[in-house]
Parts: sequence; structure tokens; C-alpha cells
Amino acid sequence: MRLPFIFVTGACRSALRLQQRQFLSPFPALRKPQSIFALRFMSTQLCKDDRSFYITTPIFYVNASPHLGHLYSAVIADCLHRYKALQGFNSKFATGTDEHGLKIQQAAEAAGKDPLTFCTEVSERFKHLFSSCSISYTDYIRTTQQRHRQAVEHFWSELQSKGLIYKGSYEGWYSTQDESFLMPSQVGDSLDSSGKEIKVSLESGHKVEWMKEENYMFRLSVFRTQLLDWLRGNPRAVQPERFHQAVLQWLQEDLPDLSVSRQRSRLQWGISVPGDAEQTIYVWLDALVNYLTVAGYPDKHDQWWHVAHHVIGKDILKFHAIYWPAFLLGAGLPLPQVIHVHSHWTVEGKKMSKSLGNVVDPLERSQMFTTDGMRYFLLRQGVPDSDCDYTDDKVMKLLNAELADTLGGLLNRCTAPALNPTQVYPSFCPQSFPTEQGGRAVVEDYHMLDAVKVLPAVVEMHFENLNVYKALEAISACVRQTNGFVQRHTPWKLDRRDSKDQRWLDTVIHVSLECLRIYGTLLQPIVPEISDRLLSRLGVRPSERSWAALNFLPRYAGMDCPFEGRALGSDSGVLFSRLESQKGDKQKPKKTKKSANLK
Ligand code: ME8
Repeated sequence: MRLPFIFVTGACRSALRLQQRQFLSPFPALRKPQSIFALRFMSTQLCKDDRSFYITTPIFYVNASPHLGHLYSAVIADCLHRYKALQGFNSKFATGTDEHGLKIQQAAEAAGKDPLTFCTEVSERFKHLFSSCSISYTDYIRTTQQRHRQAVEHFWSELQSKGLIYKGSYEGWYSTQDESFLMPSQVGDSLDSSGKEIKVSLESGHKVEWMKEENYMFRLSVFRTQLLDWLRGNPRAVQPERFHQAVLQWLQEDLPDLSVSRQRSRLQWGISVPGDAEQTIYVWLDALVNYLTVAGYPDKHDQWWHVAHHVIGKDILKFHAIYWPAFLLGAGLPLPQVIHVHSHWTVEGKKMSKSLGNVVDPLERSQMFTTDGMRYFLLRQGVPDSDCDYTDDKVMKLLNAELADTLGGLLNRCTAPALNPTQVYPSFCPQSFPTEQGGRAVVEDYHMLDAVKVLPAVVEMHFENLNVYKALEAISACVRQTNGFVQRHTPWKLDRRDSKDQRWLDTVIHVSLECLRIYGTLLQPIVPEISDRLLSRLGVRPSERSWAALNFLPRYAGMDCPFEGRALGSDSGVLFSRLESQKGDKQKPKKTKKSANLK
């Protein structure tokens, strides 16, 4: 007897639990000896009963317009935010712009604008890109906002009151482009565009300068052991694994104290050190606190702060996995649950850069390939572990194959009036597709049902790890299986005058629409507009699109199906139009015949 399949619910969720570990300050010389603070950090696992979720992107520098990499981080975070909301979480999603620091000060000067006007203009460009690309942030933060200044000042005062900040003198290399201090071992020789010898950061290639000035230092060195303990005790704190290992490796080396201010005479564009107008707070300390600002720090951050997840690019790992946790430990705050790191997009194997003239404009591309098309491409091809190369041709081929032909083709076939003249969700016939073989279904059909039944759990597992490309690989494989199912049974060849054939035809279409319903529901975080069109065409109401509604083919398990007999949605338009190569390698959507796949 073939049993109705078992639904593997929340495979990963069952493993999620909250752990709390108590830590004592490693730093005995606290200014207030009685305030030996208990430093806590949370596990990287999500608390099972907690229905709050908080996801962030980096806040982006406003020295230049947004590029493809910025959109990529935003799309990843948006996908996780939408997925959590579908699961019934109260999800907060923050993005925004990083507007202080020398780099911005210089960019505004070069543009001949006052810094705030300059920042507002570029920040608006990011905002425009994000709203054009369905980035459903719930908070857009700018570090020039008053609420942020208050949060940074409070945070600074907390660190200071715990004796973690002292006045010192910093001498060493600084990269304005990265707004980063470097050890001598991180610096190498290079030539600038005029052939002059310069020093550069070995990691980013950006020019560095020798800097010597009086400023405030943070006792980063005392947190080395705690950071190691945190990472070892929470192996999923930094994902993917290779980045976790990279941080552990960095922590094997010396961890000097960190300069956390600049002299006002050199840097005016920033937040002053509380009580010392001659010093400006280091832009990275300022910027990292944005995550707390959005959470409601300093008064009401608890609900969000203990469920914080950061999405970042690999270039800013050290700031997020060393400096930020150390600052948080210093301030007595929990650490982020997970730091999700992704690799970079390159163009023809090269880093995107203004000087190389190879920066991919995400707004232009999303107009060319549609917003959902770009989202799908980035999430389907982007592998967090390794860099990916971008070409327009790849986008076109992928979208035509997977969205236009396979998914769009399947929907066309199963809803076309030629096969479905009454335009309703047809009935399932248990005799034609029994739980034991003997009906008209063949062994491959049962394999397909098994695959689609477990698909939500597979997708959930990959979303939780932010391996969205794996989720899309799994969905895509199932879509192909369903196409194969329809192709195998050629429903257009069945004789509708024969009642058995009619029942089998209805069953084939019913099963296919059920598959499409599952794909449409699971694809919502990735391609919200396409999913909406697909689900609307199937007659699935907005209240029936959550994760909880993912109950595949209930009729096969002897239960009622709420969709059976329901009218299909009236919009029978093309799900995704095929893209055609244009002159100059530009692509544009092309109208396709709706029934291209029908005989
Ligand atoms: O670093 N591929 O801002 P930023 C993929 N303001 N992602 C890329 C990318 C690429 N080629 N290039 C950039 C800053 N990114 C700071 C952050 S957070 C408190 C402060 C993405 O404008 C990626 O997420 O230089 C990277 O980490 C981020 O943009 C850097 O943006």
C-alpha cells in the first residue's frame, strides 16, 4: 500500500533553540569596579517561540550611485524578510545609507555641494532603486538622522562609562576609500594612474596614507578571547562556513586596540565625540550603530535586538564579525544571531569599478530584464560562497529558459481554454490517480508527487541558510518534473467525450495546478510580481498564500481541496515574456503567443 506522503514540516525549525551564555568582562580595570558587567550573547539559532525577526543590509556609502552589488545585498535581505513574513513572523527589514566620514566629505567637496544636500541626492537614488526593485524594507535609515545621532552618542557614552575608551595616539596606515585602519602586513606597493609609487591595501587595492594623530582608542584587544569563544560556541554565527573560518583565523593574529575617532580639523562631517568637540567619531563605529538605531536603541530595542540578522558582503566581514561584536560586548548587548556573508559579483572576471568603467547599473538592468527577472537572476546565480560573474547574455538565457519557457509554459498549458474550456480548477479523481498504482498514473508521476510534497521543507532549509540558489535549483527541478508529467500524458490528446478520459484529463490538470500553486507560493519571496500573477491566475486568494497554506494535493490524501471547482483568475496574460537580443547586446521583453505550447 502506498501511503500518503509525509510532510516534513520545518525540518530545520525543530533544531532551533535559544541558548544564552554568561560572560564576565575580560577587562578588570573597569572605571566602575562594581559594574563588572555580565556580557551575554545569544546563540545563532532562532528561538522557537519568538515570532519576531530582524534583518538588515549594510548601509551603503553615498559617494557614488548604487551598483549591482548593492542591489544584490538588498534582494537577499528582502527575500529573507518576505519568507519570514510568509511564515507568520513579525519581520523588520532595515536598509539605508552611510553618510558620514572623510570619503563622503571629499565626494561632496568634489561635487561642489554641501555634504547634506549631496547625501540626500544620492540617498534618494538608492531609495528609488529599492522601491523600483520591490525591496520591501520597513525602515530606511540615514546616518545623518537625529535618531541615529542620539543612538551613537548613547552607545559611545556606554563604552566610555565602562572604561573601554581612552585617549591615545594613533600612528599607522589608513585607507579613506575603505575608511579602514591597516596593519603594515596588510599594505603593499603599487603605482597610481600617473605612474607614481603609492601604498595600497592588499585586500581592497585602495590607496592608503600614513596617519598620525591624537584620538580616542577602543580596547579591542581585551575582547579577543571572548570573540573566539563566541565563534567557537556558535559555529553558525557567521555563514557560510568559510567566512566563519576566516574570522577565526584573523583572531589568531594580534588584535590591537582600535582608533575610534578622528581630529575634527581633518574630519568635520560626522558625529562629535560626546564632551569633546575636537574629535569626530570614527565612521565605522557610527555606521554599525545604525542596526541598533533601527531597533529602537537605547530605549526600546529589546524586541528586535535579540533577533538581529545581518546580510553583508565579504568586503566588510572584519567590521561586522570583529569590531561590531566587540563593541556590543563592550556595551553589554547581545550579539547578532547570524551574520550572513555573500561573495561578490564580477564583470568578465574583474572587480566592478568606476575606473574600469565596468559598473553594472542595476536600475537600467531591471528595466531591461524586468524587476522580477533581475531578482530571479541574482538569487538563482548568486552563490554566497564564491564570486559570480555577470553578463547580460547569462541573464537572458536563464530567464528565457526558466521563467518564460518552463514555468510560463506550464501555466499556459494548464490554463489554456483549449484544455480547460470552463476555466475552473478541475476535480481530482482518486481512481485515476490512486495511492496505489493501478490507475492511469505511472511511477514517474508518483516520484513527482514525492518531490513536490517535500519541496517546501527543502526550500525552507535553504532559505534559513540563505542558500537561495539551492532553493531555486530545487524549485526549478520540480517545475521541470511537472512539465514532464504533462508532456507524458498529453492531455490534449484525450477524448473529452469519454467520461474516463475526461476524469483523467481533469486529474492531470488538477495535479499540475496544485504543483503550480506550490511553486507560486514558494517563489513569492523571490519574484513577488510573477508569483502574484501566477497565484491570481489559479484563483488563489491572498489569504491562501502563506507558508501554512502549503498543503500540496490534499485530495490525494483523501482531504478536501478548497480550490476544486473554483473559477480561475481572469488574467490570462503571459507570465514572463521571452527576452530577445537586441543590437548592442541590449535585451528587451518580447510578447509571446499565449498558447505557444499548445498543439
Ligand atoms: O561598505 N558584489 O558601504 P558600500 C556584491 N557603508 N555585493 C557588493 C559588491 C559586489 N561587487 N560591491 C558592494 C560600506 N557590494 C559601508 C557599510 S554597514 C554598517 C556600512 C555590497 O557602499 C556588499 O553588501 O561600500 C558590500 O558589503 C556592500 O555593498 C558595501 O557597500
